[in-house]
Amino acid sequence: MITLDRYILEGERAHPGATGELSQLLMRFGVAGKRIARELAVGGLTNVLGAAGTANVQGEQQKKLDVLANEILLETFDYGGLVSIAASEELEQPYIYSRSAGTGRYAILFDPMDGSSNIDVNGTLGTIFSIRRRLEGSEADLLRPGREQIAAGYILFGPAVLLVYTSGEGVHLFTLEPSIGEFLLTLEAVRMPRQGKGYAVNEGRSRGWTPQTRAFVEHLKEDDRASGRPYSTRYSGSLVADFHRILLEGGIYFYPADASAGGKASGKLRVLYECHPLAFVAEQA
Ligand code: AFP
Repeated sequence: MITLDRYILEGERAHPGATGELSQLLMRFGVAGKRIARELAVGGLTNVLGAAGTANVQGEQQKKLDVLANEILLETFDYGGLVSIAASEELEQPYIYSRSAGTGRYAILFDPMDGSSNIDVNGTLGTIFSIRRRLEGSEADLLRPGREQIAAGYILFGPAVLLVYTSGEGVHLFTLEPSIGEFLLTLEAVRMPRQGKGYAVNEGRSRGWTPQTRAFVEHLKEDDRASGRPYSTRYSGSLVADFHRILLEGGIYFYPADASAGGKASGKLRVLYECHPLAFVAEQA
């Protein structure tokens, strides 16, 4: 039985110069994941489902669990002096950890509750995270290129709670064993198949796509055994859930530019909280 902590600590030994701080940081995401999982499991009983009555900086209505998951994550890193600054999809401004602002070696970014439209229907949800070095100790550290990430991953809240991460040496998958409250190693060095059979996109918004994007989707639906078409649609409303399927089975996720009324002219996904971390995982797999 290899727990997340054991796996991370043993991995650290392969790097004699390591301070152990990145290990602690990754393990804390595990703790935050367990706390969020607990809130989701009893959400319908503890009156934390539904809208919070506030909007985030993207103008989206926040759910109570968006706010709660955000608070849990912020609090998780508020001790131990590891993190100097955090950015969250649910916060308008970066969060400065006053006690470790000048000393914490890391800057972190997260989407606390990805796929929040699934909250009230007991659908799959996720938390996405990205870890970077603190360089200047300012907001600029959060806006660096994705290739400077030192670790990234996600926690998936589905029938099982999974934690998937990379620190640049492959992608590793852990499953929460609820009776002992530990994430256990389930798949090491996950490889994403080169090709899949499914595509994930909100096709209800296709009228706002470019003709090229529409043509691409039509191409996926054509019959051509040699190239594995037609593809099946698999779209859950949670990028983490769709990405995870693709990690294991291959396939395509895309959120194209949408020029229709109420659509997102540059696509919906947020580069810092969603694209960078998942791109790092995809590249490593
Ligand atoms: P939230 O993080 O605000 O819940 O957004 C989820 C998301 O970015 C991604 O996880 C989904 O695939 C996508 O939005 C769903 O958007 P549509 O509802 O427009 O399809």
